[in-house]
Amino acid sequence: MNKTIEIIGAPSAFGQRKLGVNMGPEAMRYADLVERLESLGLTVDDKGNIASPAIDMKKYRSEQQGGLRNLPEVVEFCETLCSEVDATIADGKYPLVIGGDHSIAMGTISGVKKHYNNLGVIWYDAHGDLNVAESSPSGNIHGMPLRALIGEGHPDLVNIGGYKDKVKVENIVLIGMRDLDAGEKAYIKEAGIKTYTMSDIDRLGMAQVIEETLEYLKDTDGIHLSLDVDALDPVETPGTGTTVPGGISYRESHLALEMLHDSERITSMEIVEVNPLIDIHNKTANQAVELLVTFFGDKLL
Ligand code: EXY
Ligand code: MN
Ligand code: MN
Ligand code: MN
Repeated sequence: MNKTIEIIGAPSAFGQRKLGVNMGPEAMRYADLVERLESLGLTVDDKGNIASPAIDMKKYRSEQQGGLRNLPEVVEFCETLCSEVDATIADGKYPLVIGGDHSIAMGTISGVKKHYNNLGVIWYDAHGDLNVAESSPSGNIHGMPLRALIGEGHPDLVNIGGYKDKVKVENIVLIGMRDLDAGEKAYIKEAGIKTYTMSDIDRLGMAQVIEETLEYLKDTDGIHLSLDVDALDPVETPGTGTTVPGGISYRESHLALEMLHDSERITSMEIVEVNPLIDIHNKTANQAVELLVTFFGDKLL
């Protein structure tokens, strides 16, 4: 990595309703993220956290029946993040976005996409995050970002960054799927999105999944990795708000990130859904940092 890594903290808790995920960036900094990356000989520039709308606690804790929970706050947050990521890439730096809930991906990828013609996306997650308001069981926008990035859903989400249709369905690979809603399953089949469920990972092994993913995305001119820590198994990785049993092991994730580093194909990255208020002694944030230093070149031997 000959580029400066620019860390952008994206402390959003607006895409869901469990407070604490907005402390994800601090939890990862507290787990020595900057120092560990610098110990690899990398140049790291921590931009701090982007400005976030205030949390109106009464509203945040309310039931907010139906609809899109905290829509104005999510849109404002993602517009700011989009601008920051856009500027980072324009400055020739490598954007590492640390979240925050997964709704931030609409900001990150809207900023990244401005610099690519045919961007690939690896969505490493237990969930597809492919809902629209009508198909969402929760109204939580962190379950919708990938669909909005494809160009479908509420216009305020679809048009973040002032444009739409950022990611083509044929340039997406889902890895770690094990909790898809009925509407998401139907959409994935209809759109033909390349998907590796946990069963596929068990059958093929992570090495083959990553090899196939890189081959599948060979015609893209950049690949964004959107890593949701709830892709990992909650027994090993408990500090996240939407856990699903039977996840990817830490070791499989370590191998995946070593392989992605060695491919030199991943042009931007975000890690999301670390929630230190749910965690045990900052364990998940520490794992996140270990995975990040592995992604940026740390080797076992
Ligand atoms: N599919 C469920 C929903 O839309 O509410 C759960 C989404 C969880 C999203 C987390 C970020 O990955
Ligand atoms: Mn997610
Ligand atoms: Mn998830
Ligand atoms: Mn490692």
